[in-house]
Amino acid sequence: MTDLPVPSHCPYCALQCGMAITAEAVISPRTDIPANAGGALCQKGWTAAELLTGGARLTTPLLHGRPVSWETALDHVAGRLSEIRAEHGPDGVAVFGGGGLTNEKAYQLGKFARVVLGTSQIDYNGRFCMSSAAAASSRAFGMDRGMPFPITDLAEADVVLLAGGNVAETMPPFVRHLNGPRLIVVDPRRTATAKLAWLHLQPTPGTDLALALGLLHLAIADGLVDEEYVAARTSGFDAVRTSLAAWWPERVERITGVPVPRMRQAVRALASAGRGVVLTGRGAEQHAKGTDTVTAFINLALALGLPGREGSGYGCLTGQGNGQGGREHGQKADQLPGYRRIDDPAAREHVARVWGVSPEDLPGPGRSAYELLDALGTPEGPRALLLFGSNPVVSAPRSGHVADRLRGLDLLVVADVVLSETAAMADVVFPVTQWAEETGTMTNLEGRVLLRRQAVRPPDGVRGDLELLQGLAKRFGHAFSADPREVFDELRRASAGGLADYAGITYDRIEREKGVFWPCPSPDHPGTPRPFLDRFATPDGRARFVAVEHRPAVEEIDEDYPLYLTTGRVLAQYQSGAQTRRIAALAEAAPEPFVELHPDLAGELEIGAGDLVRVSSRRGEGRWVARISDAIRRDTVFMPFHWEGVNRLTNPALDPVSRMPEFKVCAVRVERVA
Ligand SMILES: Nc1nc2c(c(=O)[nH]1)N[C@H]1C(S)=C(S)[C@@H](COP(=O)(O)OP(=O)(O)OC[C@H]3O[C@@H](n4cnc5c(=O)[nH]c(N)nc54)[C@H](O)[C@@H]3O)O[C@H]1N2
Ligand SMILES: Nc1nc2c(c(=O)[nH]1)N[C@H]1C(S)=C(S)[C@@H](COP(=O)(O)OP(=O)(O)OC[C@H]3O[C@@H](n4cnc5c(=O)[nH]c(N)nc54)[C@H](O)[C@@H]3O)O[C@H]1N2
Ligand code: SF4
Ligand SMILES: [Mo]
Repeated sequence: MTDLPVPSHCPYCALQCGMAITAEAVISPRTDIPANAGGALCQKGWTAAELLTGGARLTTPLLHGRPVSWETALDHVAGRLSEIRAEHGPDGVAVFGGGGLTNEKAYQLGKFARVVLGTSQIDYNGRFCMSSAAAASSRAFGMDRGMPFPITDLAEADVVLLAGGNVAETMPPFVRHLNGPRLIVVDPRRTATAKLAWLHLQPTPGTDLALALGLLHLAIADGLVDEEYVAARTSGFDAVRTSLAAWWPERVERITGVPVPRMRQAVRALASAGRGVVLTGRGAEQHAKGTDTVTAFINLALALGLPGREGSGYGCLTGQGNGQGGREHGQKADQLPGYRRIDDPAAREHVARVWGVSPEDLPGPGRSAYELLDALGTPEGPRALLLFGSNPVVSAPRSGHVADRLRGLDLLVVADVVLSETAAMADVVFPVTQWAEETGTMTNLEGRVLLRRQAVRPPDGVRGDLELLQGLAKRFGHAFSADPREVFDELRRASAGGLADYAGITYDRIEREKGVFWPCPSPDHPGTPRPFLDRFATPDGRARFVAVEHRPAVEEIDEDYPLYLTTGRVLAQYQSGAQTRRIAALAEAAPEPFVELHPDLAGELEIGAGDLVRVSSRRGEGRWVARISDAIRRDTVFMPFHWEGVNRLTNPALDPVSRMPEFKVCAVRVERVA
């Protein structure tokens, strides 16, 4: 290891801010990476090294809570897996991955499940993240590359509409790209991001679909549709035009609470923009109708002629560090590497050849994330789970039930860097290396493939996820590489010819070019920053309009549960908090969960700031501290989900296409605890 800072990227979100790290784990921002140009990092990035050097790390495998050697732990797991497979068949064993894992790990995990275990039962936490946007983009454009343009295009835009994203807290350096355009924010809360906006639309949670229909209705009524673009580059608009007749603005105002003049202001601004961008975040997407909601926003963008034009477009804000790459290379239930479908015979044949197996031996599609967790330990479901890079006891919907299902397993194996809430329940825990201690690629929210090089020596006793998979594979008679570069080279071959084609990307190129955009089919191909400029990835090259209809939240408010609960993030905590709650400065900045409520509502319920309140839903309840703020609608309360307990309340109702749970709206009751 050298003493010079090694160029790398942040361990956390999909912005993948460039940072350099010394062997002593000192972090400095890089200025040569566009996502955080100027060298910005958020507080999480600045403090990330504490988990490399601090005492919170796991440093030995645990078997039923007792320290054991790696060999003992691997032997035990391999033995139990063999028994469970013998008794229940290959689908008796399940695998759960994460969007924070490198491309190499995500790829290897998918291969391990299909080739070594022969199980169809693999999915990952990205299902809880951007799966609705991914499904809608695939449906409309034939391809899902979250933001199909470089992030630097945003600064050149005239207008950006951001539906359900709070980037000022979730990706602070992102805000620098929004200084140029007029910003329109759609959020039930006046967030730090909404405060920066030129226009803030504040709908009832779960009504974005109606809002997007209303905006398009207005665009049509006011003659703002780009008819030339629609004729030349899209299909299906007539059916959408007809379906929109019923979504007149006053009706939409009644459903959403957004005044008609504001809707008109928004749509006029977007239509008159020379360059306009529509973005969606989790606020619009994490609903049982998330796919249709994103589709409605894409329809709006298409009608205004934005996607596939330089400087304009639609994009989703991918969330996790490798949320984009993690959804491309096969840890998803219905997928093979290269964003191939596992039920496509040609895809099976290609990938089977790379893996040296026969296509008939590859399993078919398995259960989606929540359905998989919900089936664990049941007579029809898997009896063992191998979990990498997720903490579902905190982050899954209806988490109390998910914890019960995990307890019903015959074998729970967790690989993690710390003893997360889920790891604490495991039969076997493997302590693994993390970002700065290992090498691997990440694909950021722009679709730019980046390289993190090892900078720091890992603590004694930990091994990489790739080594762990190698050790298990070996016990089943398979030779797996634990060298990230070798695994990446195999991934390149497996992805070749697929939608997410990485064949031409190498570690050296990534370093030289500061990242390479996929698709990049050959070494002499420059990569593809804007894939839709000439044609969309559909068979006829046209983007598809899809007619969609609004419907209410799965659980509407009533007398017993009279308030909407929505959930999301605060700046200083990341996801399930497993990492960030263990970092002193972050724990101090955001020490505990809370319930945010409007002063009028607080007055009515006789709740004061700092009071302990009970929040209950049909699935669970808990006690939290009240925060009072006029930035939220009076019919809605907000809770960050970074602590165990909040998700005991949320509704696991799933989107029919993406299988995304309804994290962003359920009905609750709030009472002061005497
Ligand atoms: N600090 C921090 N940053 C993160 C993360 C983190 O955990 N912490 N996680 C990363 C990941 S994985 C992700 S996915 C991204 C998420 O990034 P965002 O999508 O920005 O994050 P959220 O806070 O989940 O949701 C955004 C907003 O949606 C609003 N919202 C709630 N319900 C609705 C609704 O029905 N409609 C609309 N329009 N808005 C609604 C919330 O009030 C919230 O302000 O952040 C990434 N960055
Ligand atoms: N109510 C509500 N719930 C939500 C959301 C919401 O908005 N509201 N958002 C959802 C979203 S968008 C997401 S993405 C999920 C995220 O929720 P989780 O899936 O729980 O994600 P993390 O907390 O990032 O979990 C990552 C775990 O992996 C560990 N880890 C880190 N790096 C590595 C590695 O390299 N290898 C291994 N083996 N482990 C590693 C970390 O220590 C941590 O324990 O939460 C979802 N849950
Ligand atoms: S914005 Fe995201 S990538 Fe950048 S420093 Fe913060 S957590 Fe890391
Ligand atoms: Mo996410």
